[in-house]
This record gives sequence, C-alpha cells and structure tokens, in this order.
Amino acid sequence: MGLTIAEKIIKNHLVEGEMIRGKEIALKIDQTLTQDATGTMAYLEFEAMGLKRVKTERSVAYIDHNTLQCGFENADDHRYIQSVAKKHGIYFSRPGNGICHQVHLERFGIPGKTLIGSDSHTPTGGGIGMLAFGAGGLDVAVAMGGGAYHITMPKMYKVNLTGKLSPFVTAKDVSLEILRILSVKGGVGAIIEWGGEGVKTLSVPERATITNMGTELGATTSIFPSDEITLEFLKAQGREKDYLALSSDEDAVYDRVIDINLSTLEPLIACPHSPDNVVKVSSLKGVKVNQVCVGSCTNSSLQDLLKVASLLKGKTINESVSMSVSPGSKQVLSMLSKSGALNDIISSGARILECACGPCIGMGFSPNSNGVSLRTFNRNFLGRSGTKDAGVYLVSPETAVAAAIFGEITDPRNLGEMPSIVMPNNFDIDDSAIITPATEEDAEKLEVMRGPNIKPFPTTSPLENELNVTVALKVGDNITTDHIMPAGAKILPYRSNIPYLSKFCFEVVDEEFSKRALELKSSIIVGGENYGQGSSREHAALVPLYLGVKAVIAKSFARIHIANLVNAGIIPLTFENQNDYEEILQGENFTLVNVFEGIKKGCVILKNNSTNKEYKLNGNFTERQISMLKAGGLLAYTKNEK
Ligand code: MIC
Ligand code: SF4
Repeated sequence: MGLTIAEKIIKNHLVEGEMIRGKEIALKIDQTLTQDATGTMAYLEFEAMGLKRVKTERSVAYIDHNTLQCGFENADDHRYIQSVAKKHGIYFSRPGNGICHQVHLERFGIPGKTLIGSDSHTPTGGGIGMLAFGAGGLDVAVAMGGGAYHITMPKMYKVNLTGKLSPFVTAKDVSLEILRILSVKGGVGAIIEWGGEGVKTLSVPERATITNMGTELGATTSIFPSDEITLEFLKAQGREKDYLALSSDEDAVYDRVIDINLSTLEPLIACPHSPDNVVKVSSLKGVKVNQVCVGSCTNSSLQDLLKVASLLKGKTINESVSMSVSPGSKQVLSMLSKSGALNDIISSGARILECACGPCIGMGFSPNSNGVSLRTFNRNFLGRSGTKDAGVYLVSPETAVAAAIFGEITDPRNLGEMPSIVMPNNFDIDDSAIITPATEEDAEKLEVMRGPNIKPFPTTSPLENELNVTVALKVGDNITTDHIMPAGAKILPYRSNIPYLSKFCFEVVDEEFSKRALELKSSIIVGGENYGQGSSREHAALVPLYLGVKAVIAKSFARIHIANLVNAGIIPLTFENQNDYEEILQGENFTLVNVFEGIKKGCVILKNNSTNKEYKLNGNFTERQISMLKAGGLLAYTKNEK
C-alpha cells in the first residue's frame, strides 16, 4: 500500500507504536520552536527536568508575542529566555526579528523533518513539506530533552486542487473555503495534505498561509509536497542544501478527498466570531469599516506585503479607517524598505507596526467600541482583539486594502487591474538578530537571569481515587482557549505568573468564575463540542489546575488542549450519553467514583451527590497517560521516571 507524504515522514520518525489510525504513536522530533508567551513556561519546565543541553537538531526561541513591554515583566522574561537559550543550546531570535512561524520558514524549516512548537500555528512549516505540530510547552520541553512526541495516529485527508487562482483571489481565500467546507472542528484527528495539479501554481508563502490556517480546522497538521517550488524558495533563502523532494505515492490511501477548483473561487470573508463563519466578500458590500490590519503569521510574507504596497501605491486610506501593517520578519521589512515598497505603504497613511504578532493577539491596536475590524489574521474569537464588542472579520491582504481605501467592505476586484509582483530571486540574508548558543564548555559558567515576575510552576499532587467535585462552570460548544485563558496586552505579560493570571480565567464568559473555583477548591468544568479549540497555550490547563479543577467533561475536545489537560494532571472526559450534558448543572456537587479503575477501563462514573444518579464518562487513555494522570501530570511523571 502506498503512503501519503505525512505517513512517509511519520515512518521515518516512528519510535513507538504502529501507523494505525486512531492508535497512539511516538515520534522523534528534529526541531522545536517556542515563542515568548508560551516559552517562559516551557523553559521553566525544561529546567525543572534537570537537563543540560537540548538534544534536538535545532531548537529556536523566538520573541514575537509580548513585545510591548509596558513594565519590567516582558523585558525580564525576554532576558530569562535569552539566557536560558544561550546556556542550553537553543538559538535565540531577538525581538524585532519577526514572527516565529515566518522566520522559521525563512531560515530554519527543512522538508521531511519533524518540528513541534509551543504555538498552535507551527503547522505553517507544512508549507515547505515539514511535519510540524503545535503542542503544549511541556511537550516541547520533553522534545528538547530528546523525548518523543506522542500523538494519535491521524486520519489522512487530501485536498485536491485544480485550476489557478484568479486575480484578487488568494491563498487566504483557499483557507477560508476549506473552513467553510469543514468548519472549525472538521479537521480534528486528521492531517490535511494538499495535492493536485493546482499545487504547482502556489508559491511557498501561499502554501504556508494555507497550512497556517489549517490549525483553525482543528487539524493535527497540514502539509504540502516538497517540489521545485520549494527548492526555488530554499535557494532564494540560500538554503538549497536543505531541499528534499517529497510527494505522496500514487496509491496512497486517504480517508477523505475534497476537491477545490482554484479557478472558481471568489474573495471570501470570515464573520465574527469564528473563522468558519465564511461568506463571499461581495455579500457584505457596503458594511462600514473602522480598522484594517495586515500582518500575522498568516499573511505577512514579502509576497503579501509587496501586493499590499502595490495596491496602496499613490492612494490614500479612507479617513474613516485606521490601518496597520506588521511585516512578518526583519527580512520582509528590510526588503520592503530597499525596494521602495515600504514608502508606498507609509505614504498611503497606514501605520507600520513592528515585526511581531501585535494586534493579532491583542497587543495594541484594539478596535474602537462596536468597531468593525478587517484583519488578514487567522482568528476572530470573541474579545481576542481586546475590544469585546468589536466585530472582527478575517480577509486576504487584497480585501483588506480594498476596505482601507473605500472605507467599507468591498470586493477587491473593484480595485481595478492587479499589479504584477516581481519576487526577487534572492532574499536578503542577515541572521544577525539570531543569537547562537554557547558551547557546552562556556555554558557551564553562564547564569540564567530571572525576574520577579517568574513564579513557581503550580504544584500538582498525585491523583486521588475518589474525588468530591462541584461544577464550577458549564459552557457551550467551541469554547476556545481565548475564552479559557484570555491573552492581550494587559494579561500576556503574566504568562509566567499563574496566580495572577488565574484572576482572568474565563473572564469573557463569567467574571466570577475564578473566585468561585478557588473557593470550591475541587471542581469540574462541563463543556460542549470541540472544547479548547484554538491556541496551544498550556496556561488554559495550568490555570484551571491552580484553581482546583480536577476534570473537564465535554462532548468533545480539541487535540492540543486535551493533551495539555493530561499533561497538567486534569482528567479530560467525554459523555457516554451526549444528552447527559443537559442534566449536569453548574453548582451541583458530584463524586468521581473509583477513578483509578475508571481511567484504566476507559469509563469513569460521576455520581450526583444529591440524587445519587450516576453518569458514565469516557476517557480513552494510554498506559502512559494513565501514569501521567496518576502522578499528577507530565512534569511529575517525568521526574518519577528518572
Ligand atoms: C494564538 O495565536 O492564539 C497564540 C497567541 O499564538 C497562541 C499561543 C499563546 O497563547 O501564547 C497559539 O496559537 O498557540
Ligand atoms: Fe502570533 Fe497571531 Fe500567529 Fe498567534 S496567530 S503566532 S498571535 S501572529
């Protein structure tokens, strides 16, 4: 039987298990990346494991999320990450060098290698044929220490592309189209492989836009073949030696095949508050726009920004719109500057922000009250922009420019002729903002610098067999990690301070939750479908752990979040009978009965302490996960194993 691209890479990296869909496998990880909002915790965890040096082929620590520095907190965390990286063999990408996924694609990604990153958009690397996964910080810490990465062997979906994109229709519209077809949970448990003759019409940055947004489908990862277009990209980055051709076998077996004809696609837009709320741009014609943001790891490549610059050239942004442009990397910004394109953007009245995540994670540039913001980003979850009543729409750079010029949602095809963009044969290569680690010998003498914002990791205790718990919160479907543990400029600086962060847990859903959970001491959360979708932030598990949450019971879970819960020692369980969701109410008191046997058998009993009614909850745990849960999480388990 032939293999898919992903199966070929998995086969080469398999250290445990068999490639049987639905079974647990363990993979050797070649590369890791972290960003600063999850990195501080990941490196604290790495240090707690007591290892001297990373054992990967390449590990890189990026600073791109927390760059506002409205106090000592972020600066201290950056200094901590820089010093810990230098000591332990990790490359350090300085603030200003760019967004982790963009820089990693440019400078480090290698076709056929495995990568895990403490950021859910790590699958961006699939744009050059890497098998790249988003993961919790603890999983990344373990991989840095040479440990394997455990996942459930995914199903394989293929998206078969035919035709060619028309002018003003872009890779972003392809991402939105697949979200329209599959929804935010349609990719759960699957790797999405992009193939078909249409693939040859897409550049590496365009492919990376698509693999980046595959995260919003809930997919395990997304991947493109590695072909002559990949080679061209690597050559332009001075890295042709990293090239490896990769394609699926003719007789590879896919669980589902989806056809998309690029020629018939139209400009699309995702409406508030979910990336799969997709309609045609033309159907929203005339909606007044207050803000336009171009950037993020989805759409900040040189190709994207050259298009933006050429469309803005000689034009002035509508007076009702405030526009920002955040280049994805220093390479992008300096090439825009040298080519003169930067001037076209500045002259139009757009504000240039630094090469970082910025508005995408609510780090400044929040919209006005009730504002309409069009963003080239990947997520428009409620409150993520920093303005709870704003309406955030996700669009392509072309649609963003059209709105900026006309002041209302406009089909970008109204902009006239699409100027042709000439991509340079060679990118500017300047790695001076990437600091290399110290040699093993020099590292001995180096001190790791910690600031007062770094608080200890929440203490975990071994699991108890009988748990008296109260439902601290009941929520509906598609709860995101932005609901559970919001980000934004006011809270992000405290990612290494769990007690402080805990005050904001579920704030957008229920302001009293944090106080209530802390008082209860031992609680559970009840959720609907796709609980924990979105980011990889393990804080969405560590904070509930700190607040005394012992288990989360949901109709279904998102992949990275369920792993983070187990890593934190919180038991994720699903309803055997989905109707039980209706019966279990907030405030009720229950007992989780005979938990040890339950998690082993895959069926835990939840008994209502007033009515004595029993509910069956499922949890399909591997031996390793059972040991982790019993130990009180992955860190305790890893220490016990030593
Ligand atoms: C995001 O886009 O939500 C983030 C911020 O990059 C997160 C990581 C984090 O919360 O630090 C992600 O995607 O994993
Ligand atoms: Fe940064 Fe936004 Fe990308 Fe997350 S999605 S890594 S916040 S740019």
